[in-house]
Amino acid sequence: MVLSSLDKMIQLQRNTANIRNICVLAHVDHGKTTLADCLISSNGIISSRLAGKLRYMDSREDEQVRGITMKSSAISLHYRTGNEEYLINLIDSPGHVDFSSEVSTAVRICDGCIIVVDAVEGVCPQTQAVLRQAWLENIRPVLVINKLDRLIVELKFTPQEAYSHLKNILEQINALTGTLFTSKVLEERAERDTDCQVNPSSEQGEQVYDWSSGLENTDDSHLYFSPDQGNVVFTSAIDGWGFGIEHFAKIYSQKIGIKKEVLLKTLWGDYYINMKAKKIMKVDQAKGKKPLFVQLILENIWSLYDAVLKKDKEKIDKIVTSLGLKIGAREARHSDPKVQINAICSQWLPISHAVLAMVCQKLPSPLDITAERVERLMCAGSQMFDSLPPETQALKAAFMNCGSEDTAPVIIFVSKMFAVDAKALPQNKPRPLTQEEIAQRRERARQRHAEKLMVAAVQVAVEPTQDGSALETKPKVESRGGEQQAESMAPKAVPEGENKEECFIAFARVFSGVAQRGKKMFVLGPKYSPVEFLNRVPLGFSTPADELPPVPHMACCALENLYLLMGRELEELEEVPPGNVLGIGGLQDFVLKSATLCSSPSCPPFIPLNFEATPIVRVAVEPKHPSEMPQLVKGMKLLNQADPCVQILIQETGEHVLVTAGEVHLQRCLDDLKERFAKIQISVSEPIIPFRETITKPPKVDMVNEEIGKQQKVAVIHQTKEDQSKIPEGIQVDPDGQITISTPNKLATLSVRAMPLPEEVTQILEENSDLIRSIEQFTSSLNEGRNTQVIHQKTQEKIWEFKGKLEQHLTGRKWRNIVDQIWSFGPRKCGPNILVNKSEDFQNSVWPGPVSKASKETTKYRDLGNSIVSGFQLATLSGPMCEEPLMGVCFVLEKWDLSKFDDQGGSDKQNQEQSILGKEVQKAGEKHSSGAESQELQDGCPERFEKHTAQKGETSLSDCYGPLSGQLIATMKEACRYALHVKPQRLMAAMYTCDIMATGDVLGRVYAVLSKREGRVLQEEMKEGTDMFIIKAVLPVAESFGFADEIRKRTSGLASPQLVFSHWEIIPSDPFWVPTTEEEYLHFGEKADSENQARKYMNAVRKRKGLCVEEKIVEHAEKQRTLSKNK
Ligand SMILES: Nc1nc2c(ncn2[C@@H]2O[C@H](COP(=O)(O)OP(=O)(O)OP(=O)(O)O)[C@@H](O)[C@H]2O)c(=O)[nH]1
Ligand SMILES: [Mg+2]
Repeated sequence: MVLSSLDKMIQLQRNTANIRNICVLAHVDHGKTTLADCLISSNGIISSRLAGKLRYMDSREDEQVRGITMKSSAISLHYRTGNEEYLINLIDSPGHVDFSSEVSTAVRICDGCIIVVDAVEGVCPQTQAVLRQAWLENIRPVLVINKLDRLIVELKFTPQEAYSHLKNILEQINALTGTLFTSKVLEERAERDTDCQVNPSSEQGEQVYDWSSGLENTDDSHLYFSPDQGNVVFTSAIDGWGFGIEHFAKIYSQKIGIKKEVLLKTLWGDYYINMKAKKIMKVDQAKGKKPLFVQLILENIWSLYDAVLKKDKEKIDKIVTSLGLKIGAREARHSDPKVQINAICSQWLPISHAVLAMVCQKLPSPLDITAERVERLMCAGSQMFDSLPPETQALKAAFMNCGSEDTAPVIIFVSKMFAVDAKALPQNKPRPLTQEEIAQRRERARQRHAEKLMVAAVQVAVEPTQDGSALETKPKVESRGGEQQAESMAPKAVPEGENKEECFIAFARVFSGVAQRGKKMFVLGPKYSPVEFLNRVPLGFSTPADELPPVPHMACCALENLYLLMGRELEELEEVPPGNVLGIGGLQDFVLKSATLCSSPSCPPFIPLNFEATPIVRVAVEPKHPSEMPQLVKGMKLLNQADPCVQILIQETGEHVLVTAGEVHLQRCLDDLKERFAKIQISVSEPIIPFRETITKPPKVDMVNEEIGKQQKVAVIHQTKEDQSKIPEGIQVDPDGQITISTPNKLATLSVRAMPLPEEVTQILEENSDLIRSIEQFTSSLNEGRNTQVIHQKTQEKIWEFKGKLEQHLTGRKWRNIVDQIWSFGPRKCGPNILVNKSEDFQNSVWPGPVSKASKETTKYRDLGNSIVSGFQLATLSGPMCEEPLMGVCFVLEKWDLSKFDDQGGSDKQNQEQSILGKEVQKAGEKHSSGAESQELQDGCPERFEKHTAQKGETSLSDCYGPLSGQLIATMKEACRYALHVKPQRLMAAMYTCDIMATGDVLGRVYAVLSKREGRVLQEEMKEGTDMFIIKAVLPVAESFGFADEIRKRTSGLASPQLVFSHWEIIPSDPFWVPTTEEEYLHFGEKADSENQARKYMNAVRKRKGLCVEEKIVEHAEKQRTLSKNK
């Protein structure tokens, strides 16, 4: 056991080749923190007896109470093997889905990871998720199969059964790796192929598609987990033991006299040993031979457990002596067998050695960073490495060198900000004095004492007590007084007034250069572009200086404090060499959640972190006492900074809203807000559940499954139905749902129709929202005549591919040519709804292509067209049912009649000009146009504007409605809403996928809870070799609150679900449905709202938003009373 000093750590930090930055990843409760405890105890930071019980990395109180990790935190460990010394920067991460964003922050700053799998539960949903994250981040994994003791004690497997079970787990996880690998190879191959097509010089003859060739040629053996590759260890973290087969290969090669290399290849797998011949052969099942792994390894462990559990003292002693171990008397006598097992096994097969040796051998050092990873980190969005400026491309070498020389640029990535109590900072903490300091102080005290004695001797009057106290207290007081040389050690005064009780530390890694205290750095936001900097700032600037002209998304700051992260503790450092994980203080005003820091401005910001979970659970919060609002606002800001994934919003209604990843995350955020950041009492609203609005095809059968149209309509037709479909006068509705509506001044008329998009199309739109955004940006800049952006070839290809996919799914007469006529996507110009322009007067589409000729006519239509698009954007942002965004709707603008507007002649033309005046002025500012008109606009626009206004009041009555562009926006929005009204409207609910693992006996109860909450089981599978079932279900987010708790309670904690947002699903029931036929009337009664889930949801949202709700509270009161009496 080594308790390493800070000096040792500093020394180790300099040897980059022997640094390993690793994180521990797994499904929830598979034993990450327990494993971390074991590794930490090997450094003497915690006692080995407490390892597994303390869960040292879970430093928050709620983590300890709930027993789950909620944040990722780092600790630096020292490991020595042979002559080599290593520095392991270990990051423990949470396994609960709600905190998967914390996993993302961890993997970004690591080079490798330990994937932990519970030997009983095997591969679970989060195991898949974390493995995918590791792949996406390009970091190398090793595998720890943990909780082997459960196979012995709980499942009571024989060694042979355990071996088959372990083999099975390995197969599962390798199958997963295989899928990830194949998809990656295919993707790369596809990219290479497009490169070939782009490059005309490539050989024409090799254009034949062969999907398998890429796979066959690529060597993937090193990717898979296999004990003989040395990247798998078997452990029981709770009992403190673990082994890789190398350990046994070494022992048995000496014992049996078979070469270690041979044993390494055969200890895992179906091989057996012929002891007499000293030969290893393939297992012959018929003869009942056991594999080597069972015979030489598992059986020994099993017999040890057996002896201890049966308290067979004699056998225990025998084993202990044969292994040459020494067990303390206390442990040997202990009545708890677990203590004995731990004492024996942790000596025999120390887990920390097994795991850390594997980490050092198999995981890369910071020097081994691959070119592929560097390029990926540097290319955010749809950027390509080749298209970066040469100065930026040159930085790749710095990443790869990871050098510490003075010339190396300093590049640091901050993956999250975490809050610590200011009192816990090393500079604010009293710390033990070093020997030197004690000597200095003693010397000073002695001098003072001597002076005092002299004074006392002069004054004669001696006070005996003062002498003694002066010796102890005075020097301390003096030193705190702030003598020059003591400044760096004395605690810094915490500025008062500000909320300085919480300090933010950046969780970061140095990728290149040496991070020095006080060094000035550029802080680059995610939208920063080095190109812009290089354009604006003259060459020759290489170090951050305050006089630089302002560049968007960039700031300058100094590295105030540097820390070594030691779990719950921080140690102050003067500098941090490249390749290390570190904490940085003093960045809270510069970095919100994550950022790139660099000493060179040509560095691009790192690609944003890849978050798996979508924040979906929202609540509104307010202070209990309204006067405490400022504290709440401040607290929410701090919370936002301290959590990588929480979002805070202030809605138009003035509500302060928290958006979190799930219930557990929400609870943690609220606790933090109450206890740390705002320190006030707050009231929390019911969760705000998001919905989407859509339309569907008219149903073929009614609610009693009768074909529609065949039934007699009942005489009593419900009032509400009528009300809902009521369309005001002046709006024309065609039988096929086309709405024709005029602007208030009657000069323009629009005809709009709404159609439901096929499900696949909505999905494609959702998946490609980023691409859609760039298409829209590009097209609008093109239309406005600013052709500043150049679409990269690859992006262009992606756009055509996307368009092709849409065409593939939008077939049939109804959709003919529709894809070409797409004008916009909405809401926010990237949503899953489409606006199609079928108007013959003006053709415009969103697809990049040659700009249509800019005749005067088209310019007019184009400018007014912007209003139409805005109207569409507004309509899709909030639908008519409950003002929630729309999804999967296609609006077709069939006609667009401006003839009356044209007839109005001069004044209205001017009117129109005027409406776009603002825009033109803006444009003229941006681009100096040579036209005389724009000249005039620039020079005298205010006067002209006044003149027009005066004219307007006199000439035209229609002008009292305001500019036509504004009217068009409102009219288009109305038209879209009515077009929806005449179609069958539906609500869409957000759905979670839910994975539950449960034993057979509680399965019924799980199903009961699921069906009560409108859940739907998709799949049920039995886990091989266990009595566990894995249930995959979907569940509406609206019904999920308290679901996890209910499941846990109903199954006495045997099953716990993992909920992840998956998709939007149409709620089949019509929220406006009322009985119209006799059968329906008989079946559902007049009110018929008891079972209408959609209506319930809709009304709840409307109530929350303060919209009117048509709901009769008590109807037929006397009838209800009779009913209950009859019961
Ligand atoms: N039987 C057995 N139990 C273990 C072992 N390792 C951990 N556990 C138990 O498993 C539970 C979860 O352990 P943790 O270490 O907190 O798991 P974790 O992976 O850190 O969990 P999260 O951080 O919440 O994802 C605890 O009750 C541990 O005591 C093991 O080797 N054997
Ligand atoms: Mg944990």
